[in-house]
Amino acid sequence: MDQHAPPAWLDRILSRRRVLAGSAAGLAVPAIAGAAAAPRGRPEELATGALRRVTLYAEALPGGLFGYGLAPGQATVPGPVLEMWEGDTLEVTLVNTTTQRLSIHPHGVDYDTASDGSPLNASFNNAGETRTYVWRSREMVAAAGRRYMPGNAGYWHYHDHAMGTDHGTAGIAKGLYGALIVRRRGDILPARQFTVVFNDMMINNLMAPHTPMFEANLGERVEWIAIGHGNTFHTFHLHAHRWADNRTGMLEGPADPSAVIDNKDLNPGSSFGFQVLAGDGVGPGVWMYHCHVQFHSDGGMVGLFLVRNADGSMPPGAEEAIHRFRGHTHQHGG
Ligand SMILES: [Cu+2]
Repeated sequence: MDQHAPPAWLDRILSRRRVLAGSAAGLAVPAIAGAAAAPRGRPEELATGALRRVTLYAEALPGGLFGYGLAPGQATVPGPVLEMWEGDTLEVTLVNTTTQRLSIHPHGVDYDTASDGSPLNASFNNAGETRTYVWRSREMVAAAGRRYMPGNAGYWHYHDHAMGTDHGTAGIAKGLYGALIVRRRGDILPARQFTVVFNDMMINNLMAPHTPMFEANLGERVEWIAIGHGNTFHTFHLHAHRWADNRTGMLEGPADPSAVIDNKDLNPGSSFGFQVLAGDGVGPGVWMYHCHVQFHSDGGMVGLFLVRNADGSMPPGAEEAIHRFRGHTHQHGG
């Protein structure tokens, strides 16, 4: 068995649906087309927080993997991007279609112990069980001393916390993870989103040359969500693009003191996100993203970011570069 060969469900990643947490007041959340289309159905930016609901299905996938999906038979690794506006509440009903105990545990939002997703708090789905988890968020508020209490806005993530061990070690290892974005009102929305999970020596549980190739047209606003899992440290590097090391990746003015970087630690449990304009200042082409720990990149922790011409056509040299990548063995001297 080659668990790193492209599985059949990988195709679905390219048309991956994500949850943009649709309608307020408990209507079903519409799933929308993912990477290849501009976002539709994103939650309305309401003045006050809204209650939204989404149903996720945890499923077994070929190769011993597991995934979360927005409909039966639609699970992917990573799971769908879940989004909420700061101040919103998201009710996540998780349907466990597997024969194993599992859960969903979020980072960055507020929740009661009953929604912790941990066996410690008896908060998980037994095999075949359905359970609803409630994730809340709030906006920043002024506090004494001209200080502010933070809200929940950020690039976060969710993952299993119950399969295999009380920490969900088996679930995380086998693909039960995804991105969670809490946006602040007024944030700029991207045209495309890419979730990159460094999980042990793999990216999205794949190794080069089977890692995802993300695509955008020159100048499109793309959002990267980077998540770390597993048992080793990583550094995320993106070629030819850079971002501000703050909440959004964009400078908020000429005096914004945020460092501008193109490489950032991505250790287990951590996450960050940023937006860039594809190919801005450098042009179209095939650019690498990879772990910058050398034996990790040599070992296959690398993927491609294809920036097409603005009209969607392939830039010169791109096909050749992709061919080179796919023939690359990623062994020492290879
Ligand atoms: Cu690494």
